[in-house]
Amino acid sequence: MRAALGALASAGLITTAACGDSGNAASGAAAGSAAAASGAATAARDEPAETDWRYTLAPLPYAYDALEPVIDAETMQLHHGRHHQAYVNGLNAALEARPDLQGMALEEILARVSGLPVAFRNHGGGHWNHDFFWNSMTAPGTGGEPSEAFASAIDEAFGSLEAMKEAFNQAGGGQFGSGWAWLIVNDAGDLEVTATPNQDNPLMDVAEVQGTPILGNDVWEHAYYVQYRNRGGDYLAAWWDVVDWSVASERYASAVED
Ligand code: MN3
Repeated sequence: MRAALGALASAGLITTAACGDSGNAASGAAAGSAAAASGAATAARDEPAETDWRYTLAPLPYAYDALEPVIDAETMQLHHGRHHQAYVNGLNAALEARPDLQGMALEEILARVSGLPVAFRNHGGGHWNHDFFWNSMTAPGTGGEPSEAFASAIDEAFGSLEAMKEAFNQAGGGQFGSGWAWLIVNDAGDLEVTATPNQDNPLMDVAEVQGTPILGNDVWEHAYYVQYRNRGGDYLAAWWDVVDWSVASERYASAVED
């Protein structure tokens, strides 16, 4: 019986889940070893692996309206569902043409992006940046505060948290055209504020200032124009209310650990 199910699965006629054994690890393993015994099973098992390298758009870690009133639900829907999805699609299309890069960590691709087709810079950067961005935010007033170690590093580098925010907002506001503002740990292990054009980021070998991102804010008009219109400075100032300081503190801790 098991062998028969395994053979069917290996022939691609049924999926493992369709065997009805998904809740039973022991019988699942039995079906698996039966499938492994047949030569056809290898091809069947390789089939899903062939597309494993494809990126997918993860759902937001909160509701579309969770960041209101700082960022409105319509902006979040468009930004996540349309803009971010387009970067995911673009990255997958670029990878389609480069089997040698399929399955490689995105950070590794970004670190060598100067030698790759520009689609990796634009769409690979776009996907990484937006994942990072969504995970940097939480509902207004729930972001806590920087850890002790992170707070004292901020004080050391900028004088105060307020001064860091000011430098960050200036970097964002001073970015001509579309881009990102960043707080990074640079190669010397110090906190530094920088900005990048388009979908570049400090992980890329093309970045003027390289380092490990701790926080990043999207200063493309699509990030704020529905709600803030041309008042990008208001958006930059309000954004701090949705920053998740516990996430940023964890990123800081692991960046200085390396
Ligand atoms: Mn964006």
